[in-house]
Amino acid sequence: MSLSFLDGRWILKMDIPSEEYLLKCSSSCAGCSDSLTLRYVLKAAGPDTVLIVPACCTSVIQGMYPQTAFNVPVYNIAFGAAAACASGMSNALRALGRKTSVIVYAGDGGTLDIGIQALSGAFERGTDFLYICYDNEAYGNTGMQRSGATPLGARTTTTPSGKMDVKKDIDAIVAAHSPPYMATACPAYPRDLFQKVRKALMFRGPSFLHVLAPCPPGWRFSPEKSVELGKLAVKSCMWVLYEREHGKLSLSSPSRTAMKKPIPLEEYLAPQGRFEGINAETLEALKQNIAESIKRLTAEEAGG
Ligand SMILES: Cc1ncc(C[n+]2csc(CCOP(=O)(O)OP(=O)(O)O)c2C)c(N)n1
Ligand SMILES: [Mg+2]
Repeated sequence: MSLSFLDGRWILKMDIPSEEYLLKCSSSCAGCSDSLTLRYVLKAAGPDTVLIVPACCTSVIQGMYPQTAFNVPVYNIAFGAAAACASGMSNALRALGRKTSVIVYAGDGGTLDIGIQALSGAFERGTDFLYICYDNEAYGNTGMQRSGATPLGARTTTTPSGKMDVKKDIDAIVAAHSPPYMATACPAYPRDLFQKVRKALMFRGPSFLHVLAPCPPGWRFSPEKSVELGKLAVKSCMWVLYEREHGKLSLSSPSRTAMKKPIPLEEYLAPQGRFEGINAETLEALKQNIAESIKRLTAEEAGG
Protein backbone atom coordinates (compact mmCIF):
# COMPACT_ATOMS: atom_id res chain seq x y z
CA MET A 1 0.00 0.00 0.00
CA SER A 2 1.34 3.49 -0.77
CA LEU A 3 0.21 7.10 -0.58
CA SER A 4 0.74 9.49 -3.50
CA PHE A 5 -0.26 13.06 -4.28
CA LEU A 6 -2.17 13.33 -7.56
CA ASP A 7 -4.35 16.10 -9.01
CA GLY A 8 -4.20 18.09 -5.80
CA ARG A 9 -5.21 15.29 -3.44
CA TRP A 10 -3.78 12.32 -1.60
CA ILE A 11 -4.56 8.89 -3.03
CA LEU A 12 -4.14 5.55 -1.28
CA LYS A 13 -2.79 2.98 -3.74
CA MET A 14 -3.21 -0.71 -3.07
CA ASP A 15 -0.91 -3.26 -4.61
CA ILE A 16 -2.63 -5.68 -6.95
CA PRO A 17 -2.18 -9.21 -5.56
CA SER A 18 -0.41 -11.83 -7.68
CA GLU A 19 -3.06 -14.50 -6.94
CA GLU A 20 -5.11 -15.45 -10.00
CA TYR A 21 -8.79 -16.43 -9.71
CA LEU A 22 -9.40 -16.46 -13.46
CA LEU A 23 -7.39 -19.46 -14.61
CA LYS A 24 -5.49 -19.76 -17.87
CA CYS A 25 -7.86 -22.34 -19.38
CA SER A 26 -10.53 -19.71 -20.12
CA SER A 27 -12.17 -19.88 -23.54
CA SER A 28 -12.41 -16.12 -24.12
CA CYS A 29 -11.65 -14.54 -27.49
CA ALA A 30 -8.20 -13.00 -28.02
CA GLY A 31 -8.04 -9.52 -26.48
CA CYS A 32 -11.25 -10.03 -24.47
CA SER A 33 -11.82 -7.11 -22.08
CA ASP A 34 -14.55 -9.01 -20.24
CA SER A 35 -12.00 -11.57 -19.01
CA LEU A 36 -9.42 -8.84 -18.31
CA THR A 37 -12.01 -7.00 -16.20
CA LEU A 38 -12.96 -10.16 -14.35
CA ARG A 39 -9.30 -10.89 -13.63
CA TYR A 40 -8.92 -7.58 -11.75
CA VAL A 41 -12.38 -7.82 -10.15
CA LEU A 42 -11.51 -11.19 -8.61
CA LYS A 43 -8.06 -10.04 -7.52
CA ALA A 44 -9.75 -7.16 -5.70
CA ALA A 45 -12.57 -9.26 -4.24
CA GLY A 46 -10.43 -12.23 -3.17
CA PRO A 47 -11.39 -15.86 -2.51
CA ASP A 48 -14.35 -15.23 -0.18
CA THR A 49 -16.55 -14.25 -3.12
CA VAL A 50 -19.48 -15.72 -4.96
CA LEU A 51 -20.23 -14.64 -8.52
CA ILE A 52 -23.76 -14.55 -9.91
CA VAL A 53 -23.63 -14.65 -13.70
CA PRO A 54 -26.62 -14.38 -16.07
CA ALA A 55 -26.22 -15.68 -19.64
CA CYS A 56 -23.46 -13.69 -21.39
CA CYS A 57 -19.92 -14.08 -22.74
CA THR A 58 -18.76 -14.70 -19.15
CA SER A 59 -20.81 -17.93 -19.07
CA VAL A 60 -18.73 -19.08 -22.04
CA ILE A 61 -15.42 -17.91 -20.58
CA GLN A 62 -16.28 -19.92 -17.47
CA GLY A 63 -15.92 -23.16 -19.46
CA MET A 64 -18.04 -26.27 -19.73
CA TYR A 65 -19.20 -28.11 -16.62
CA PRO A 66 -17.57 -29.90 -14.79
CA GLN A 67 -14.51 -27.85 -15.83
CA THR A 68 -14.26 -24.16 -14.92
CA ALA A 69 -11.82 -21.30 -15.46
CA PHE A 70 -13.02 -19.51 -12.31
CA ASN A 71 -11.47 -20.17 -8.95
CA VAL A 72 -14.47 -18.89 -6.94
CA PRO A 73 -18.02 -20.32 -6.71
CA VAL A 74 -20.29 -19.22 -9.56
CA TYR A 75 -24.07 -19.27 -9.67
CA ASN A 76 -25.37 -19.26 -13.25
CA ILE A 77 -28.82 -17.72 -13.33
CA ALA A 78 -31.55 -16.74 -15.80
CA PHE A 79 -31.20 -13.24 -17.26
CA GLY A 80 -34.08 -11.56 -15.46
CA ALA A 81 -33.19 -12.94 -12.02
CA ALA A 82 -29.52 -12.11 -11.33
CA ALA A 83 -30.03 -9.24 -8.87
CA ALA A 84 -33.00 -10.98 -7.21
CA CYS A 85 -30.77 -14.04 -6.71
CA ALA A 86 -28.16 -11.73 -5.14
CA SER A 87 -30.76 -10.47 -2.62
CA GLY A 88 -31.56 -14.00 -1.48
CA MET A 89 -27.95 -15.10 -1.41
CA SER A 90 -26.64 -12.04 0.40
CA ASN A 91 -29.40 -12.20 3.03
CA ALA A 92 -28.78 -15.92 3.60
CA LEU A 93 -25.01 -15.41 3.97
CA ARG A 94 -25.45 -12.48 6.35
CA ALA A 95 -27.95 -14.53 8.42
CA LEU A 96 -25.18 -17.13 8.78
CA GLY A 97 -22.79 -14.39 9.91
CA ARG A 98 -20.72 -14.63 6.69
CA LYS A 99 -19.11 -11.57 5.09
CA THR A 100 -18.73 -13.26 1.66
CA SER A 101 -18.76 -10.72 -1.18
CA VAL A 102 -21.78 -11.27 -3.41
CA ILE A 103 -21.09 -9.98 -6.91
CA VAL A 104 -23.43 -9.98 -9.88
CA TYR A 105 -21.24 -9.94 -12.98
CA ALA A 106 -23.47 -9.25 -15.98
CA GLY A 107 -23.28 -7.92 -19.52
CA ASP A 108 -24.90 -4.74 -20.80
CA GLY A 109 -27.83 -6.64 -22.37
CA GLY A 110 -28.40 -8.47 -19.08
CA THR A 111 -28.25 -5.16 -17.18
CA LEU A 112 -29.67 -2.28 -19.22
CA ASP A 113 -32.35 -4.37 -20.91
CA ILE A 114 -33.27 -7.80 -19.58
CA GLY A 115 -32.25 -7.63 -15.90
CA ILE A 116 -33.18 -4.04 -15.14
CA GLN A 117 -36.27 -4.71 -13.02
CA ALA A 118 -34.42 -7.13 -10.72
CA LEU A 119 -31.55 -4.63 -10.50
CA SER A 120 -33.95 -1.87 -9.49
CA GLY A 121 -35.64 -4.11 -6.90
CA ALA A 122 -32.37 -5.18 -5.26
CA PHE A 123 -31.12 -1.58 -5.10
CA GLU A 124 -34.40 -0.42 -3.60
CA ARG A 125 -34.29 -3.24 -1.01
CA GLY A 126 -30.77 -2.18 -0.03
CA THR A 127 -29.24 -5.62 -0.69
CA ASP A 128 -25.61 -5.82 0.44
CA PHE A 129 -23.94 -6.70 -2.88
CA LEU A 130 -21.93 -5.35 -5.79
CA TYR A 131 -23.49 -5.26 -9.24
CA ILE A 132 -20.91 -5.09 -12.05
CA CYS A 133 -22.02 -4.44 -15.60
CA TYR A 134 -19.22 -5.07 -18.08
CA ASP A 135 -20.31 -3.21 -21.15
CA ASN A 136 -19.24 -4.40 -24.60
CA GLU A 137 -22.13 -2.35 -25.99
CA ALA A 138 -24.09 -5.22 -27.57
CA TYR A 139 -25.33 -8.79 -27.11
CA GLY A 140 -21.87 -10.26 -27.74
CA ASN A 141 -22.44 -13.89 -26.91
CA THR A 142 -25.23 -14.34 -29.45
CA GLY A 143 -23.52 -12.54 -32.33
CA MET A 144 -23.45 -8.81 -31.56
CA GLN A 145 -27.08 -7.71 -31.72
CA ARG A 146 -27.74 -4.14 -30.51
CA SER A 147 -28.51 -3.53 -26.84
CA GLY A 148 -29.65 -0.45 -24.94
CA ALA A 149 -25.94 0.22 -24.39
CA THR A 150 -24.99 0.30 -28.08
CA PRO A 151 -23.88 3.85 -28.92
CA LEU A 152 -25.48 6.02 -31.57
CA GLY A 153 -24.14 5.22 -35.04
CA ALA A 154 -22.60 1.83 -34.18
CA ARG A 155 -23.24 -1.00 -36.63
CA THR A 156 -24.37 -4.28 -35.09
CA THR A 157 -25.98 -7.31 -36.71
CA THR A 158 -29.43 -5.82 -35.97
CA THR A 159 -28.44 -2.22 -36.80
CA PRO A 160 -26.49 -2.81 -40.02
CA SER A 161 -26.67 0.86 -41.04
CA GLY A 162 -25.76 2.18 -37.60
CA LYS A 163 -27.90 2.51 -34.45
CA MET A 164 -30.43 5.33 -34.63
CA ASP A 165 -30.82 5.86 -30.86
CA VAL A 166 -28.40 7.05 -28.20
CA LYS A 167 -26.92 4.81 -25.49
CA LYS A 168 -29.31 4.33 -22.56
CA ASP A 169 -28.06 6.19 -19.47
CA ILE A 170 -28.02 3.30 -16.98
CA ASP A 171 -25.80 5.31 -14.61
CA ALA A 172 -28.52 7.95 -14.22
CA ILE A 173 -31.09 5.20 -13.60
CA VAL A 174 -28.90 3.59 -10.93
CA ALA A 175 -28.08 7.00 -9.40
CA ALA A 176 -31.82 7.58 -8.96
CA HIS A 177 -31.75 4.68 -6.45
CA SER A 178 -29.19 6.63 -4.33
CA PRO A 179 -26.77 3.74 -3.73
CA PRO A 180 -23.94 4.44 -1.25
CA TYR A 181 -21.35 3.86 -3.98
CA MET A 182 -21.29 3.71 -7.77
CA ALA A 183 -18.49 4.16 -10.28
CA THR A 184 -17.40 3.72 -13.87
CA ALA A 185 -14.19 1.95 -14.90
CA CYS A 186 -12.30 0.36 -17.78
CA PRO A 187 -9.69 -2.43 -17.67
CA ALA A 188 -7.34 -0.17 -19.68
CA TYR A 189 -6.88 1.50 -16.28
CA PRO A 190 -6.45 -1.62 -14.11
CA ARG A 191 -5.40 0.10 -10.90
CA ASP A 192 -8.40 2.42 -11.05
CA LEU A 193 -10.67 -0.59 -11.66
CA PHE A 194 -9.07 -2.59 -8.86
CA GLN A 195 -9.38 0.24 -6.34
CA LYS A 196 -13.01 0.87 -7.24
CA VAL A 197 -13.93 -2.80 -6.70
CA ARG A 198 -12.14 -2.77 -3.31
CA LYS A 199 -13.93 0.41 -2.36
CA ALA A 200 -17.35 -0.77 -3.55
CA LEU A 201 -17.04 -3.88 -1.39
CA MET A 202 -16.30 -1.79 1.70
CA PHE A 203 -19.75 -0.19 1.60
CA ARG A 204 -22.75 -1.92 3.19
CA GLY A 205 -25.69 -2.04 0.84
CA PRO A 206 -25.85 -2.07 -2.94
CA SER A 207 -23.01 -0.72 -5.05
CA PHE A 208 -22.69 -0.50 -8.82
CA LEU A 209 -19.75 -0.58 -11.18
CA HIS A 210 -20.14 0.11 -14.90
CA VAL A 211 -17.11 -1.06 -16.86
CA LEU A 212 -16.45 -0.32 -20.53
CA ALA A 213 -15.18 -3.54 -22.13
CA PRO A 214 -13.87 -3.04 -25.70
CA CYS A 215 -14.70 -6.18 -27.72
CA PRO A 216 -12.37 -7.00 -30.68
CA PRO A 217 -14.72 -9.23 -32.74
CA GLY A 218 -17.84 -7.20 -31.94
CA TRP A 219 -16.39 -3.73 -32.45
CA ARG A 220 -14.20 -5.05 -35.25
CA PHE A 221 -10.70 -4.02 -34.25
CA SER A 222 -7.45 -5.97 -33.84
CA PRO A 223 -7.29 -7.99 -30.56
CA GLU A 224 -3.96 -6.48 -29.50
CA LYS A 225 -5.63 -3.04 -29.43
CA SER A 226 -8.13 -3.70 -26.58
CA VAL A 227 -6.24 -1.71 -23.96
CA GLU A 228 -5.44 1.06 -26.45
CA LEU A 229 -9.15 1.31 -27.38
CA GLY A 230 -10.08 1.65 -23.69
CA LYS A 231 -7.59 4.49 -23.32
CA LEU A 232 -8.86 6.22 -26.48
CA ALA A 233 -12.44 5.95 -25.14
CA VAL A 234 -11.37 7.77 -21.97
CA LYS A 235 -9.08 10.28 -23.70
CA SER A 236 -11.85 11.26 -26.14
CA CYS A 237 -14.29 11.46 -23.18
CA MET A 238 -16.66 9.05 -24.93
CA TRP A 239 -16.21 7.10 -21.66
CA VAL A 240 -15.80 9.08 -18.44
CA LEU A 241 -14.25 7.56 -15.32
CA TYR A 242 -15.79 8.77 -12.06
CA GLU A 243 -17.18 7.61 -8.74
CA ARG A 244 -20.16 8.72 -6.67
CA GLU A 245 -19.91 8.22 -2.92
CA HIS A 246 -23.19 8.84 -1.10
CA GLY A 247 -24.25 10.92 -4.11
CA LYS A 248 -21.08 13.05 -4.23
CA LEU A 249 -19.38 12.81 -7.61
CA SER A 250 -15.63 12.88 -8.15
CA LEU A 251 -13.96 12.48 -11.50
CA SER A 252 -11.16 9.91 -11.64
CA SER A 253 -7.78 11.34 -12.59
CA PRO A 254 -7.51 9.96 -16.19
CA SER A 255 -10.84 11.62 -17.03
CA ARG A 256 -10.08 14.78 -15.10
CA THR A 257 -7.00 15.18 -17.32
CA ALA A 258 -8.82 14.14 -20.52
CA MET A 259 -11.68 16.58 -19.96
CA LYS A 260 -9.30 19.53 -20.07
CA LYS A 261 -8.40 18.70 -23.68
CA PRO A 262 -10.16 15.65 -25.17
CA ILE A 263 -8.53 14.00 -28.20
CA PRO A 264 -10.60 14.15 -31.42
CA LEU A 265 -13.41 11.58 -31.29
CA GLU A 266 -12.31 10.30 -34.73
CA GLU A 267 -9.17 8.81 -33.11
CA TYR A 268 -11.36 6.54 -30.99
CA LEU A 269 -13.82 5.65 -33.78
CA ALA A 270 -11.35 5.08 -36.66
CA PRO A 271 -9.87 1.73 -35.48
CA GLN A 272 -13.41 0.27 -35.06
CA GLY A 273 -15.15 -1.38 -38.00
CA ARG A 274 -18.53 -0.82 -36.34
CA PHE A 275 -18.23 2.95 -36.99
CA GLU A 276 -16.99 2.59 -40.57
CA GLY A 277 -18.76 5.04 -42.90
CA ILE A 278 -20.43 6.95 -40.04
CA ASN A 279 -22.11 10.03 -41.51
CA ALA A 280 -21.18 13.60 -40.59
CA GLU A 281 -24.51 14.27 -38.88
CA THR A 282 -24.21 11.27 -36.53
CA LEU A 283 -20.58 12.11 -35.78
CA GLU A 284 -21.61 15.64 -34.87
CA ALA A 285 -24.40 14.30 -32.61
CA LEU A 286 -21.89 12.06 -30.79
CA LYS A 287 -19.53 15.03 -30.30
CA GLN A 288 -22.44 17.09 -29.01
CA ASN A 289 -23.33 14.35 -26.49
CA ILE A 290 -19.72 14.28 -25.28
CA ALA A 291 -19.62 18.06 -24.85
CA GLU A 292 -22.88 17.93 -22.87
CA SER A 293 -21.66 15.12 -20.63
CA ILE A 294 -18.40 16.99 -19.88
CA LYS A 295 -20.42 20.07 -18.96
CA ARG A 296 -22.90 18.15 -16.81
CA LEU A 297 -20.31 16.09 -14.90
CA THR A 298 -17.98 19.06 -14.33
CA ALA A 299 -20.88 21.11 -12.95
CA GLU A 300 -22.02 18.21 -10.76
CA GLU A 301 -18.54 17.76 -9.31
CA ALA A 302 -18.31 21.48 -8.61
CA GLY A 303 -21.61 21.19 -6.76
CA GLY A 304 -23.66 22.98 -9.44
C1 LIG B 1 -34.29 -14.87 -21.51
C2 LIG B 1 -33.17 -15.11 -22.48
N1 LIG B 1 -33.17 -14.45 -23.65
C3 LIG B 1 -32.15 -14.62 -24.52
C4 LIG B 1 -31.12 -15.48 -24.22
C5 LIG B 1 -29.99 -15.67 -25.24
N2 LIG B 1 -28.79 -14.98 -24.84
C6 LIG B 1 -27.78 -15.59 -24.18
S1 LIG B 1 -26.46 -14.59 -23.91
C7 LIG B 1 -27.21 -13.31 -24.71
C8 LIG B 1 -26.49 -11.99 -24.89
C9 LIG B 1 -26.19 -11.27 -23.61
O1 LIG B 1 -25.69 -9.99 -23.88
P1 LIG B 1 -24.95 -9.21 -22.76
O2 LIG B 1 -25.72 -9.25 -21.51
O3 LIG B 1 -24.62 -7.87 -23.29
O4 LIG B 1 -23.61 -10.05 -22.52
P2 LIG B 1 -22.46 -10.40 -23.60
O5 LIG B 1 -22.92 -11.59 -24.35
O6 LIG B 1 -22.28 -9.21 -24.47
O7 LIG B 1 -21.26 -10.70 -22.77
C10 LIG B 1 -28.50 -13.66 -25.14
C11 LIG B 1 -29.42 -12.75 -25.87
C12 LIG B 1 -31.16 -16.17 -23.00
N3 LIG B 1 -30.16 -16.99 -22.63
N4 LIG B 1 -32.18 -15.98 -22.15
MG1 LIG C 1 -22.78 -7.20 -24.04
